[in-house]
Amino acid sequence: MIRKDQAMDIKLPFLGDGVASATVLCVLVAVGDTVQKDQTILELETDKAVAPIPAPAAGTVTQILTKVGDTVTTGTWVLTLSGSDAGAPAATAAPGIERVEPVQETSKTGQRPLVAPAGGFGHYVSASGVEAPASPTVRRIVEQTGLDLSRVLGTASGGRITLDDLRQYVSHLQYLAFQKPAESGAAVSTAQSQPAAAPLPDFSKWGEIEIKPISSLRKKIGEKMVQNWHAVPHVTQFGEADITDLMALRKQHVAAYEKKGIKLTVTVLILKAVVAALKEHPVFNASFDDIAQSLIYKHYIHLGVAVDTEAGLMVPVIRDVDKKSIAEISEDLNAVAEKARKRQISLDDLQGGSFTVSNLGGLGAGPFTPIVNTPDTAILGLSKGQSRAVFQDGKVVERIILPVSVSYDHRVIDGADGARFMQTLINTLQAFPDAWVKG
Ligand code: CAO
Repeated sequence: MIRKDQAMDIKLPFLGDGVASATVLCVLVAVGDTVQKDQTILELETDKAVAPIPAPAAGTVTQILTKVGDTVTTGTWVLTLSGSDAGAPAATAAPGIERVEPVQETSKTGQRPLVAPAGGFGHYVSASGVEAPASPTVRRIVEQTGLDLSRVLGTASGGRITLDDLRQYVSHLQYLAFQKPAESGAAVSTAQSQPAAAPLPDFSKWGEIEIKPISSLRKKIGEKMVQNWHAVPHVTQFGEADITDLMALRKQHVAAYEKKGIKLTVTVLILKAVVAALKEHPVFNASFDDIAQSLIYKHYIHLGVAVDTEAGLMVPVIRDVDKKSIAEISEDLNAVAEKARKRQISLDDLQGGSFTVSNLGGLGAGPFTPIVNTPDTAILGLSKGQSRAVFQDGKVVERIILPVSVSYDHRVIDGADGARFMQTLINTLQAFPDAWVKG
């Protein structure tokens, strides 16, 4: 709560691992509004999720420093509340937002902490041709250090650049310089290595056209795909599993599960088999740290599952799948898929996956090459399992065949590892233990 005589500057906290920025989707308050603690004041669209931002305290909105469409980062000052409650100190913060200086991280050099970028950055554009207003002290520092004043956005009246604006600008540069590649480096190097997009021809010369802007979620998906595609040397290996017996097992148990309100889909059974393969081949559940040149093996299995939503692809995470029964995995999958489709998924639900599964089989898809979802080292693609005539023991028999594909980071996984992983997965699917379904 804020004391009556105090104002609270609301700044965004750490947005999450690998989430470098977010887009303001909705500003749900106006100047003069009274808000309650935990009331949603903003909605941010981050990497694949819409994250509601709650008010850390009750108060009256006196300033709003952001608008729909703004790109914000950890530390961005978004609004100011003045006190309407008495008592507790202003620094009391709710989860998700806090009144503190921008979040600090330790730099790789172990020297100074890195200060995440705060608000107020931009490019000063002079309409009159006159330089940005700034005090003599600011001008002297800029002259001595060779900084470009036109890149600093002044926050004082008339856009005047204060010493604090300059300090924040330098922190921002430092932060960008020392960020981990997952946060900015890969994106930067991708941007550098990518040729600028060529201007498109005027398609309307050849017929009627319609131009629709893409959503910020679509933009984020695109950025992440480009980053993944450029950062990882991909190999995709294809295989086929005979799931005839697995489908029979499913049929045998589907009604019993249904009675418990659980939909026993093939995806859930496959997730269980994936766990067995990951346990036997832990590099597929690891992350490669390119900077430290090391592999991070995780002693947990959190599976990201690609979910097709109206807004686009989302990858919510089911935690500790190795410790869960099929019924529990099914409940979790349904819960996160539904939340993703209703866009009620939290950032937390989208983070911390250690391996990803993308099942396009329910949509009738044939074999495809999934893109590794960094920082994972591998991803499994599932296509449609269907009946096929198979030559077996000198006879042609009808079997249900599931095409599977595994894409992996060839820097740390060799083709032979890929073949072994695929074989374990296929063997598990083909000799699926009854006990797993009964249990
Ligand atoms: N082969 C054959 N049948 C399959 C199958 C497969 N690979 N995968 C699912 N099915 C079946 C299911 O068993 C279910 O059968 P019934 O109707 O007989 O019960 C039916 O298809 C529909 O399944 P579902 O999609 O409702 O549920 P699910 O648990 O199998 O899948 C989920 C959940 C979230 C994976 C899925 O709904 C989805 O969103 N898939 C798309 C993923 C995607 O977009 N990937 C691309 C990422 S890259 O752009």
